[in-house]
Amino acid sequence: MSAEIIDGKMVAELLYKRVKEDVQQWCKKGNRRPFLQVILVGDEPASIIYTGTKTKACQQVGIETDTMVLQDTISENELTEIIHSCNTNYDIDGILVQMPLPSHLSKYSVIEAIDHRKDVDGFHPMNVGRLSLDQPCFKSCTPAGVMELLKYYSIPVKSKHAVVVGASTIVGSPMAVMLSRENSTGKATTTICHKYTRDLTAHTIGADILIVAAGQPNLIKAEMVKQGVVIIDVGINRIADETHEKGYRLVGDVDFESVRIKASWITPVPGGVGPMTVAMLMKNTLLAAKKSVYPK
Ligand code: BQF
Repeated sequence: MSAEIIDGKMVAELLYKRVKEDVQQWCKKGNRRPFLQVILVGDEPASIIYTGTKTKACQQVGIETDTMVLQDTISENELTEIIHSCNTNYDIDGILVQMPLPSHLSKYSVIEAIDHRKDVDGFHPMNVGRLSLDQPCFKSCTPAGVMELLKYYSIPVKSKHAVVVGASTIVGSPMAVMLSRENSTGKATTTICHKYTRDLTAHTIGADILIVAAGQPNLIKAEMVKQGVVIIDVGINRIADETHEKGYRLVGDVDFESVRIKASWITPVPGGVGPMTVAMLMKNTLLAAKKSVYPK
């Protein structure tokens, strides 16, 4: 037996189609196109790729976008000033500061500078807080994309034991909140594991749903999971590989080939959670435009 593949690329394409139609409807009513302002600080190759992917996604669904490229020597004050001017710019619906930031900039100070009503990444304390309270908010795109995948494939979550490996503020922590909240897709008994967890296998072996967002290739092996587990691999790791045109390939945090034999469902890398992250960003940007409190 081998697991069914969760096709994130396909589900993301379906979402794109839906958002594109919604954008058309929205514009037909006389509204201007939604606008996403992307801010890229420095020239980290991965960040350049991610902002490029997001620009292409915007073009696909009819959302306007611009990427502001800033030198990595910029001060926190200068960056905050730029964000403030985006906050008050009526033409901008969503603001996204590409992560990771150069190390001299505090991620949290920069995120807090964004107007929470334009925080389409869902990283602002207002949105994180509202998520915890089960109130409407912008939801962090990666965990929201995972919930969307579980829903699409009708994978039951209620009363299951979900184990999240990795406690980052952007993925692991909101993921655990979404799985455990008492809303339509949540209601799982949820365990969070992290680098201080003593016996990782003792936790992962009991998981009905295992979400891995640790950033460590091959962390999860077949002997660490039970038969029939649902595996969601959030890891995006670049491994040097001369046989690939770019000189590297992407792998997740899960030893895919060994684990797939035991799992009932599994996400591949690439083509699993990654495309959903970008699709959820499109959904959030349209939502930001629709909720815009500013005059047209
Ligand atoms: C795919 C990200 C770590 C740190 C900062 C499609 C993406 C990735 C993979 C993508 C990610 C990861 C993004 C695939 C955005 C997801 O086919 O598997 C899309 O563009 N992502 C980011 O903006 O910042 C990150 C991971």
